[in-house]
Parts: sequence; C-alpha cells; structure tokens
Amino acid sequence: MFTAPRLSAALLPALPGAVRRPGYDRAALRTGIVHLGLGAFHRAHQAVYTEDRLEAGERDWAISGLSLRSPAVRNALAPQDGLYTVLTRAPGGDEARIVGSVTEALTVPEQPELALRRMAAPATRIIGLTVTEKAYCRDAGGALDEAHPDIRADLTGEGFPRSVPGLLAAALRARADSGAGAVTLMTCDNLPDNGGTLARVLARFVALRDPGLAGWMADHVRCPATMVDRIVPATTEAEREAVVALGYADAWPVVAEPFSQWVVEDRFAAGRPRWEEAGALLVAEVQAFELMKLRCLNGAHSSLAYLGALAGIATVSEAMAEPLLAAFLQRLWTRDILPTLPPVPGIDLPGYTAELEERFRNPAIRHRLLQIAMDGSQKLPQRLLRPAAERLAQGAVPRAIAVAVAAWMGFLLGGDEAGGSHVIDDPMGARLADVARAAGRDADALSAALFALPEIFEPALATHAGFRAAVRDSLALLLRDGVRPALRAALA
Ligand code: CS2
Repeated sequence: MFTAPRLSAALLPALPGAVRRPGYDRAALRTGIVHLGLGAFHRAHQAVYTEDRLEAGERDWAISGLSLRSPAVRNALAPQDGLYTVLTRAPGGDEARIVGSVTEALTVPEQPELALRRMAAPATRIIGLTVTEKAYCRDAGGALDEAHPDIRADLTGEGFPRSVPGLLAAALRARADSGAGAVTLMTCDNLPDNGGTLARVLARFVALRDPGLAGWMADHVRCPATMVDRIVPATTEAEREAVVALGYADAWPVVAEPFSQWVVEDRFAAGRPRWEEAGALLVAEVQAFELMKLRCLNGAHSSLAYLGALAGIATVSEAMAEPLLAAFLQRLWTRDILPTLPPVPGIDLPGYTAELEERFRNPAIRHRLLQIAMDGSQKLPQRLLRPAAERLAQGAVPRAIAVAVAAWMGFLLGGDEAGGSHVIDDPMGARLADVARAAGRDADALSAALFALPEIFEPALATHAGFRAAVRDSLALLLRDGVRPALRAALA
C-alpha cells in the first residue's frame, strides 16, 4: 500500500531534518489525559499544545485517545505507535511536525472495559472531549434530551453506555468507587457555554441514573469552559501524498492552517499542563471569547457553507474568491454579529474579523463547504440564530443572518445551481429532508414549515413577523434567481 517506510517510533531517527519530531523520551511518559473523540481537530489542536509541554519536560500528561465509534483512527495510529503528522499549510508552503503526545489510540466499542479503566485510572486527571455538538444529547434549551434514544438506553443501565453522558457517568462512578480522585472534564466542542452545558447534561443524567454520585461529583469534578480555534479540514489523499514526498508514509496525517487559539477557563480539579507556556490563554472567564469565535468564525463558516454550496462552490477559499460572498461576510459581521458581542479582553473585533477573512482565503487549505454544512440543526442556533434573536431584541432586523438562514433552508432541498446534489447529513436529516420535500420550492411553505421546528427556532425568532418575512423573501429570491442575484439584492 505504501511506497515509503511507514511512520513509527523506530523510524523517527531516520526522518529528514526538515520534519520536526518528538525530542523527548516517549517511554518515560505517564498518561494524564484521556481524550474522547480522537478526530483530526483534537490531534491538530490540544494534542499539539500538550506536545509542547511534553517537550518542555512535563511528563505526566501523555494522552490516551478514545474513538467513540469507528476503529479507523486506531487502525491508522496503532501501527505508527500513536505518531502522526500535523501538516501546517500556508500560502508560503507546508511545515510538517510529527506529534508524539497521543501514546495510545483505542476504540471504545471494541475495548469498552479498557477505555473505562483508562478514564478511571488515578493518574488520569483530565478527560478531554471533542465529540461534536450532537454527542451532548441536549435539547433546544441546552438541557439533557431525555427522549434521546441513546440516553433512554443508558438510563436503563443495561449494557455498556452508548452516549457520552452515560460513558462519563460510568467513568465517574468507577473513580468514586475506587478512590481514584478528582478529575477535570474538559470539553473542547463548539457549543455555547460548553463547560456549563456538559456539567448540566451530566448532572441531569446522574440525577436520573445514579443520584448517589452527585455528592462525590460536587467535590471531585470540574467542567471548565474553553474556546478552541484552528481550521482543520478533513484529510484527503493530497495530504497523504505530501507526506510521502517528505520520505515516509503516514496513514492519517492531519492538515491545519497556521493559526491556532485556545482560551481555557482556569478551573481544574487536579492540575493541568502549563498550556499557557505553549500559547494557550488561561482565564477566569471564557464567555466573551467563546461568543466572538462561535458567532464570527463559525457563524460566517455556516453562512458560506450554505450559500456557497447552493451556488455549486466546493471550498471555503473558493467561496471567498467570489466577491459577492466576501462582501456578504463583511455585512454579516458588521451589521448583525459584532453588535451582539460584549468587549473581548485584549481583542479588537474589526481586526479579528479582518484576520478571519484572511484565514478563510488561505488557498493552501481545501476546506469543503459540505463538511461545514453538516449537522446544521446542531450548529445554527448558537452560530446565527441566538445573535439574530439578540439583534431583534435590540430593535434591528438582522438581514444578513436572514439570508444565511434562507440559504440553509434552500440547501435542505438537496440540490445546487450547478446541477449537483447533496445529502442532508444531520441528526435531524431525515425529518428536515421530508419537510423540504413536502414544501418543495415554495418559499412561503418551506420557511413556514421550518420555522415551526422548536428544536431549531426559538420562539423569539419563530414568531417575529419581520424576521420571518426577511428569511422568506431571501429564500424566494434564492430559489427563483439564484445565489448571486439574491446576494446582490441583499447588499444593495
Ligand atoms: C467549522 C468548524 O465544520 C465546522 O462547522 O465551522 O469546524 C471550524 O473550522 C472550527 O471551529 C475552527 O476552529
């Protein structure tokens, strides 16, 4: 399969000098972090900050990575001793770094008892999560969705937990029983108030399933909030080939932009690596950073994803090359998003959005719009709909957000202007596609049917005549004339 020698610990000394690699003794590490969700994002973000601390001599924080479903990452990394490449791509060229902080990769469904043992080990002091929005099993109000099939199954207590709250509750129960000590649950997902959300869904799950655990948790568990940021598109063959060109084969390199940011609420139950010395910001309060990032970056991403995908455009940088879309983002930020943000310590917001624009334009990163378009029902509320409701409360109709929401509605019809088609990859996908099919290309019917979904639209939006009309009118234009004329009208 590979023409070049496969990455492994034994291969490290033989690699070309340009490839940065672990300079510390991996055999001397102890596992201090168990991470749930060993996807590309974790490997290009938190694992790299941790790698810097291992390099600096903090040996107690190696990462045991757990994939919740698929064995694919384990299959790629285990033969490589957990090593993988982070390929940082900028217009000026690539930089390759081999990361050694993930010393073990497991798949929970295949090794459930071992995974639980890792989470319950006394040396494990942080359990990190990048499991995507939907894995928190929250309802529209951010509380535990008790009707979620995985939650219902886990509440019976039969079989190994299927949900993230169920898995964490089992791990905490094991820690409490064995006296393993305090642990921090550190979510790094793009949720609103991610630490508070995790604490809330978990507390509710435990209240229903294992109420005796609540007292132990109050004394031993912390759930700090975090803001995480790095653009990490799905790996493609192109990156595997770029690594082969360096002289070795990596079954799963990750690709990332140069920019990376991490803001962490400094509230840990049992210590942490000195990530601040690796560039993270450890603060007392994350919320302002989180709102800025979720709304400016992720909100713009989702807007580009639906508008661009409808126009038949494939990637973020290609979308940014369309002047109407770039102008639209400026309008979205200045009129609808920035007025909803509190001041962010140390950050100039117009400078922040200017930098975002540059990051989105990075031609070395091929970030597919359809990847970002996934799970819209889970993403739109915090990215675009909450700020829309806040703008309405300020007395302004957020017209740019209305265009983006209309694009999402049009996207649910499954086709684009170039004659292409896409599936609706979303936990509510079947229902959304049914609603869209029933309404068809009738903007009135389609927008009305979607506004009627309380899981997505909060009442302040669903009942606001001005916002509804703005969305419906944009949708009518999008469906009748297409993305570019609709954008031209919106910008006029
Ligand atoms: C993107 C994010 O796929 C998406 O929804 O908006 O993954 C985005 O690239 C990251 O949050 C950037 O930090």
